[in-house]
Amino acid sequence: MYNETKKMYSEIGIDTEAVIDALDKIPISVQCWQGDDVRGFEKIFGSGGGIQVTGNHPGRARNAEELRDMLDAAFALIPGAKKVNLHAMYGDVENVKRDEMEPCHFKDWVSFARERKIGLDFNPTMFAHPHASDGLTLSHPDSGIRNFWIEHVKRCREIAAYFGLTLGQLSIMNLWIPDGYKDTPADQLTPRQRLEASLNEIFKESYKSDAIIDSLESKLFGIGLEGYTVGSHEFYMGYAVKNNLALCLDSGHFHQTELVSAKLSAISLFVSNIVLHVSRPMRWDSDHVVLLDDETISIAKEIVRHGLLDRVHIGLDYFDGSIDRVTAWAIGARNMRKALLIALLEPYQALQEAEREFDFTKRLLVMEEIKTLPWQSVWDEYCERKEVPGRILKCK
Ligand code: RNT
Ligand code: ZN
Repeated sequence: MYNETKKMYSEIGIDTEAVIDALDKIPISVQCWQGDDVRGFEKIFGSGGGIQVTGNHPGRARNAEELRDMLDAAFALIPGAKKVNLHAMYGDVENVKRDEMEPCHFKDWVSFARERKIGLDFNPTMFAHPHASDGLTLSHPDSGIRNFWIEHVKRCREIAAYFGLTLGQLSIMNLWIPDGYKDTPADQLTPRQRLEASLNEIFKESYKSDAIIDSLESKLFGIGLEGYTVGSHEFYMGYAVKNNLALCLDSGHFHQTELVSAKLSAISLFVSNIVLHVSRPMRWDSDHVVLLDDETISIAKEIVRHGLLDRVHIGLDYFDGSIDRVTAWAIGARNMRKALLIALLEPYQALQEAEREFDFTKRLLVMEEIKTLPWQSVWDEYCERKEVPGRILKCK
């Protein structure tokens, strides 16, 4: 079957062997927080953040060992390069305050990553804490609270740099804050000025760029924070461009008809690095498991068509507590990689050439016809070589 498929693709100018090689190297950062419903391992449990996990499927990880075992089980089903995306609250931090966290609290994760030859990404945890209960963190009017969070993020950058340096793989340090108001604000400017000042303080120190990339994640709204979000898309886009930082686009953080895939080309002209939180919003920022749907495929195509694989860092961001959590990881991560495979198998140069020549008939014809070429047979071949099941079917 694969040999026939290989021939079929070579007739449209695609070398499936080169595609398999390229596909295998693209890292997908797997979000640790799918394994325990975004709870973490701290003793304190505060409010704030508006992140909603629903479902009571049994098997939530209760500690780091369980979480790592579950990740291993998921990784056995996910072919190709992987990273683990950690949050500060997942360290050995039961009795450690957020503004006192250090690299040593993450050494077990580093051993885990080193043994598996994978990288680690990182996120400060700016929610589920008494200092986040007003709905404001880095933009809080109280300088004591702001400084607490500034110190937390600074320490997180240090931890990410430690990951990058010890593992020899880039660590993405992504900052998302929940800051906003439930209702219509009287002053949209001052909180943004305070956030800007906090960020200036946080990013004063620069790290070796091959160890860490700092990225900023915007959001449209949160539960209980419907009226106003301090860290909006425009705010972070401006800040990232001005300060040469990376921009994180979460596919659940925009208006429902707005597509991240449509933003990539434009943003790629103005920032060096883009971080993706591939997710699936259903009616709102619901963080459902990533499907092999049009938008996931479009995201992959935009990355591949414009040669952005080195500058777009793909991560997943969903959390579903209503289904088996390991299978949730496997479904979403496999779908992301399948989308990348479909994108790599597209004869995009020929399509772009047809477009340049205003041959829109050819463009449409080829785009439609390739949809039914047997990309699954390349997937099966790839999985077989990686000793990962090509299909996980449980119908009986
Ligand atoms: C929240 C953001 C953020 C979180 C994780 C847990 O809306 O998407 O990325 O999901 O940090
Ligand atoms: Zn996100």
